[in-house]
Amino acid sequence: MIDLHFAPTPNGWKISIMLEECGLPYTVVPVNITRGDQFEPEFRKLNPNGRIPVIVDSDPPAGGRPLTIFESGAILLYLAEKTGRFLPRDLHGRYCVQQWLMWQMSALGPMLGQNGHFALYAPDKIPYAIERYGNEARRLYGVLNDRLGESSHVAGDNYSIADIACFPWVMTHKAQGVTLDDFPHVRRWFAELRGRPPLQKGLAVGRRAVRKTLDAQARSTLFGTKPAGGDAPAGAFQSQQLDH
Ligand SMILES: N[C@@H](CCC(=O)N[C@@H](CS)C(=O)NCC(=O)O)C(=O)O
Repeated sequence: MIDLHFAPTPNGWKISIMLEECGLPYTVVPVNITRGDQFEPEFRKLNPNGRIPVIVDSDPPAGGRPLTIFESGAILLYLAEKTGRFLPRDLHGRYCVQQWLMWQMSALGPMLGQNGHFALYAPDKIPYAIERYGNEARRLYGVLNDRLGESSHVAGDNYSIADIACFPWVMTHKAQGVTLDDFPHVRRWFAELRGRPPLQKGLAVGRRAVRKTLDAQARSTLFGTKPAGGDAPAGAFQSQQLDH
C-alpha cells in the first residue's frame, strides 16, 4: 500500500493522477499546508524540505523496508518504474520523457509558481517581478505549444509522466493570466487529456479542501509575510480558476 502525503495543489495532483492512471491502491494522508503541517518534525522526517507531495510505499518492488520519496518528479519516475507504465523502455523514448519531466520540474512549475505568487499573493505589487515572471510564463507556454505542434503529447506520441507533470500546472492558466487561445496546440492537448477518467479521478482528490481565499494566517504560514490585511484570492488553489 502507498501512503500519499498530499495537499490539493498542482504538485499534489500530479501524484494522485499517476496513482489513478496506474490503478495502484493508495491512502491519502492530508497535509494542511496553510496551517503549517509541512513544518512539523514528523513530516520533515519524510521530507526535510517541508513540501508535499511525499509517498511512503510499504511494498516496494525489491521488498524490504518501506520506501519514502519526496519531489514529485522522483515520485513519478518511481511509480512509472514500479508499474512499467507511462515511461518508455527504449533509450530515446525514455530520455525524451525524462528531459521534459526535468523541464517541467525546473522551469514550468517553479516559474508559474513565482508568476502566481507575484501576480496574486505578494502584499506589494512589484511591476518588475510581475513582468519578469509573466514574460517567463508566456515564454514557457510558447515552448510547450511549439512542442505540442510537433507531437501529440509532451514527450512524443504517447501519454507519459511528462504529460502528467505538466497538466495540473497548465490547469492554473487563468490564474496565471494566460489564455489558451494564444497557444492552440496546448489547448488541443489540454482538452484531450482532461477527458481521461483516471486523470479526473486523480484531480477529484482533495477538491473539497480547496480554499477560495488565503487568509492572513495562511499567507503568513506559506510565504512568511505580514500582509496589509484582507483575504487574497487563493489563485492557483482557487477551484473556479482551475480550468478542467
Ligand atoms: N519541487 C517540489 C515542489 C513541492 C512544492 O512546492 N509543494 C508545495 C505545494 S504545490 C508545498 O508543499 N508548499 C508548502 C509551502 O510552501 O510551505 C515537488 O515537485 O515536489
